[in-house]
This record gives sequence, structure tokens and C-alpha cells, in this order.
Amino acid sequence: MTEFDQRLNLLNESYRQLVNKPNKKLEPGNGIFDRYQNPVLTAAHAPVFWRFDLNPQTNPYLQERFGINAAFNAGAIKWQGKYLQVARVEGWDRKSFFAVAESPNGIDNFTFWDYPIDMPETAEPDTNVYDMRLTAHEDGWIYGLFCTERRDPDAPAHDQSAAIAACGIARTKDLTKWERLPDLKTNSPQQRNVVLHPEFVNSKYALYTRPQDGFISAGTGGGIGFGLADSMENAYVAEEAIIDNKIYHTVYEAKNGQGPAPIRTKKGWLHLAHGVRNTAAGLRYVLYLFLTDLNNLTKVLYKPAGYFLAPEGEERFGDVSNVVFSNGWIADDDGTVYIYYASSDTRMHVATSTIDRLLDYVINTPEDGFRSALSVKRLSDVIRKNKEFLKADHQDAIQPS
Ligand code: M1P
Repeated sequence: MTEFDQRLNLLNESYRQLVNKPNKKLEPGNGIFDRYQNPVLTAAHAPVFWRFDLNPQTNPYLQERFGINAAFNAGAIKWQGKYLQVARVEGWDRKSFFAVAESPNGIDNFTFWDYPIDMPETAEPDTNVYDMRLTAHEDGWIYGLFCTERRDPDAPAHDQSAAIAACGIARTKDLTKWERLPDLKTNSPQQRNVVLHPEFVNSKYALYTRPQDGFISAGTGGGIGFGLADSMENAYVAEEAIIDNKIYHTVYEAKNGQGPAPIRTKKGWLHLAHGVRNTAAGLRYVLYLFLTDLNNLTKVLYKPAGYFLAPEGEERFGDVSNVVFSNGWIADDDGTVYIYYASSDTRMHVATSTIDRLLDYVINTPEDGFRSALSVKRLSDVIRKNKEFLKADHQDAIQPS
């Protein structure tokens, strides 16, 4: 066997082992959601036939000709009985693109479809595209809203990092063929984390936005905005009402953004979002939940204090460390919720929960008091109530025999 064939066998075998590796729930969890042992999507999940030219005549050293750096920030949808992630795949050249990976059960065996998404461009080509939110809208289309980034045309030549972020819009019926629509127009200089609500509101399309002054800093903008558009073919949101603002000394002090499209529940719309604060080690991204009114989408009914999910263990390290980010989740018919989240702009994970457990968390976790003294009061209440409960002869609750 040639050296070329030996290496190819090794590459194929390690790919097969990776995609067939069963995933395992990590016990005992926190009662709110369960994490899993292995990431569900990584750069190594990119098929061998993406990364290597497999012809020994044109690639005698079997070199990687199209290196993949990361697979993260995936939108998600259940489609024809399969669990799909539409990942942000980033090559060695730093450019991201979208690619669909499917799994039979939502927690392991994710494999990429043969080809990445061939996303059409507008008259103003995208330099980079990322972070697609999928919405199966009641109008019958599946929309993908994503960030399209281009160099700031007003930036001086010496500044090669100034960029403008806008919301790109595309739609599909089969996740293979996509129709690109004009980018979203709003009155904010930049937009990221824009998400389409799945239902019409007063016969209009409803969008969650994140107005921002700069590319990284939200500036005078920020907060999760909400606005209506007459159509998606020429989407324009004239007015953005901030429904969930950034707030001093919270986990969303610097900026925040809507995650995936919210899930309709009996008690309200369940939202997953990310919050960002600045630290001496850089920005820290965590996830949080809140619930809005079924009939008034701008009214937040419940919002637990602090984070719902923060980076842990290996999740803390990657290209942009100390980050968890989610733009995809799937609510299954049996009430299971698959929460797909990326860690440190590098890889994808899944956490599972149920609608009931998430509602219990959102409704019964105290909201932020915004002061240490009020946090102490909340903790003391928990301790006092537990002591009373245990005194009433329930010792076994914490001291099993
Ligand atoms: O690097 C962390 C995240 O930063 C951006 O999110 P936001 O606009 O909320 O700051 C995005 O570039 C996102 O892709 C990235 O994961």
C-alpha cells in the first residue's frame, strides 16, 4: 500500500470514529438542562473529501487543500424527521460559510451534507457571512437571517479592520436552494443578531434586532429591539422598540442579542439570548432566558437573574475564549428542547431540556435585584425555607440514608 493510501485510510478511519461516537448525558446536571460529553460539531466533522484533494496525481503528499478552522454558531431546525444544524463553518482563510449537518437523534452522529450552502449574493457582495437564525414562518418559507459583513467604505487605508455589519436575508423550501432577498433596512448604522419571529403580527413580519453604532461596540445602540416590516422582499423596520436592554453590572452590561427564534409555549414566548460583559481578560459571553407575553411581544413577563448557561471546562477555550453563543434550538413534539450552543467561536455542543423545565426555571427563578444585598436576601430566603422544611422531618431530602 502506498504512503498516500495509508494516510488516506487513517484519515477516513478517524473521521468515521468521530461521527459515529455516541454522546452521553453528563449527570447529575442542574435540573434546568443537561450537558453532553462530546461536542456535536467541530472542524474535524468536515468530510475528508472537503479538506483534501484525493487524487494522488494532483496531490501526491495528500495535503489539506481546504483547511477548516471551526464549526460554530449554528442555526437549527427539525426537517423531515432529522435534526439539522446550519453551521457557521470557517476555513483557514477566516471566511465563514453555511453548511448543513444532520443527525438522526439531535445529540450525536451529525454529518455534513455533501456541499456547503451556495448562498446567492446581492449587488453588494458579502465579505463574510455568519450566524444564521432559521425561522419556519407561517407564510410557508424557511427564512435564514444572518450577519453579512463588509469593509467600512469610509475607513482610511491604514484601518483594515473597520467593518459594517448588516442583516442578510435568504429563504428556502428545502434548505438546499436559497433565494437571496435584499438586506434588512433599519435606521441603525449597523445590525447583528437579527431574528425573524415565526408568526405574523398585525399581518406584518416581526423582527428582533440589535441596533449598534460600531462593529464590535453596541455604543448608544444595543439591547434586543423589536420592529415590524411590511414584507420580507424589501424588509424595512422603521421603528425599533428595545424590549430587553443592556443594564449596568449584569451579565448583559456591554451588549446582548436574541439567540434563535423564540418558542411559543402556553405561558408565553420563550427566548434564548446572549449577554456580554467586559472583563480584564476580554469579553465574556453567556446565555440567558426570558419570557414575553403571547399577545404583546414587547412585554417581558419573566426574566431570571443572571445567566442560564455559561462556558465551562473546555468550552472556555478557543479562538475567542470565554464565549458561549446560541442561535439554534429545536422544540420537539414530545416537549424536549435541544439547545445547540457554540463555545469560544470554535465548536458546537448540545444541551437538552424540556419546555416544562425551562418554563419552571424562567417563572420560578427570582429576577435580578441589581444589588449584592438583595442577592444575599434571596439566598437567605432559600436557606431559611429549606431549614423549615427539613425541621418538619424531611431530613432525607439532603441526607439520604
Ligand atoms: O465572538 C463572540 C461573538 O461576537 C459577535 O456577537 P455580538 O454581535 O453579540 O457581539 C458575533 O461575531 C458572533 O458571531 C461571535 O460568536
